[in-house]
Amino acid sequence: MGNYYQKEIECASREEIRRIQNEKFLKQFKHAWENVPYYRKKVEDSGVSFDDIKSIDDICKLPFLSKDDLRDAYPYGLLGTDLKNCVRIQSTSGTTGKRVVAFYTKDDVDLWEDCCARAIVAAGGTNEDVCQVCYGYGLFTGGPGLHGGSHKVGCLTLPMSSGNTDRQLQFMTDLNATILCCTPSYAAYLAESIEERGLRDKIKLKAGIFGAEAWSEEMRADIEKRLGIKAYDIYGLTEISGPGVSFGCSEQKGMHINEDHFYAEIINPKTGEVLPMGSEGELVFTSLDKEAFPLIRYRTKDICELSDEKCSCGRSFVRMAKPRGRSDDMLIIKGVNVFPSQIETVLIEQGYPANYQIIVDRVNHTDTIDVNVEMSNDNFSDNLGKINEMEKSLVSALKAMLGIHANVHLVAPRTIERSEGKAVRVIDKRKI
Ligand code: DLL
Repeated sequence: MGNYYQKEIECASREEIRRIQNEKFLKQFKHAWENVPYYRKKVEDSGVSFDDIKSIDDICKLPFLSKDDLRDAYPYGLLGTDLKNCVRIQSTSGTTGKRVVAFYTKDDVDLWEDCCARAIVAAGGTNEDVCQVCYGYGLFTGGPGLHGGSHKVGCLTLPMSSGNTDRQLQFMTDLNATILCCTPSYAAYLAESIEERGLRDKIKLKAGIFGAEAWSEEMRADIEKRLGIKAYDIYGLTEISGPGVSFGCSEQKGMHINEDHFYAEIINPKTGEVLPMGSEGELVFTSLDKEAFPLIRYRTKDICELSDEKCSCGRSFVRMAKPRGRSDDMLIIKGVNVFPSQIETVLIEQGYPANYQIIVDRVNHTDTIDVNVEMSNDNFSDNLGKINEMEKSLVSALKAMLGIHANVHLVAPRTIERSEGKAVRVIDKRKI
């Protein structure tokens, strides 16, 4: 139990962080080279030999790994240690085909939980807090990761898992939960349910740790207002360990990457070229001290940018901006790139809740986009003329943001299905 704010590392100079990363990277590369035949072959096939890699500056010579490699090598092909040393698997479903399975030794679990503990401490968590974990438990990393982090910090941990909103609210009020961990879409749903049941005065929450899906700054402000909390972002992916690869601090200007465990690069997703600090591109991670599942230059498909400017919170760990979405979530409509998070930004700015559904189709060889948007209790109207006007105003705001026309259909409050985990916002009929 303790304070997982490791000042000497989290606030170390950039030179010191680079030194730690260099030392760990060379060990991690050697470990993968010697123990993961699949990886060694991949490197050799790319024409690189072991001796070509003398420091972390040489990392750009190495090939990328992607979800395809995890699928090819499924289930044990990327294991870096004997199976008998592994104590856990976690998994995430890909969009197609086989699931992705990641393995952990005891030390890997420990490292991962430390990362989550740092996130909880950065959100103000101490052993006086009651931490309600409503991410799913089981194969998904959200529940187990935040649960482990909460234990380490010494919070009273409520292992709720996802769903059963009445029970969530009962424990939240009876046990005075102070920290809420769940997806932002579920946090919005809980906020709505709290309002409906008139429970706002009984809620003692002070902070939320929300992640696992893309969410906009506007949605953050909306959840903060409705729950009366400060909302912190947390990012991660199963392949690299789970939540806690990076975490938000009190400044809310991006998420600090736990750089003593993960090395980040931004690349041009088309060419693979490494881009300078501050450029937008695809995030690539290298694990620095994992035993069971070392991954070097793993392409996340998440689009964002990095900043190495010192943060006013004192941490010097590089920050990643909120991912705009995954490159495979990006819709190409009439040749224009559209991220669902851009649509969300417009809706919330215009006073609508983040309950929407995007339907993309192709009619007579032309792409179409329809957005079903729920009205809030406050702006609900059943007057057709008024609805028409509201729809028109959204169409022009969306046109200004996206540069293309989207059809908008306003629907009554509570008609779009709520999600207890990651929200499914897009139905792309072109793929069906
Ligand atoms: O979603 C791990 C996680 C659990 C993170 C709980 C945060 C909280 P996966 O199921 O493997 O793991 O999905 C990973 O989710 O590549 C991103 O596309 C997306 N993602 C995760 N966190 C964020 C975030 C977990 N804060 C994929 N903002 C990643 C935007 C996020 N996208």
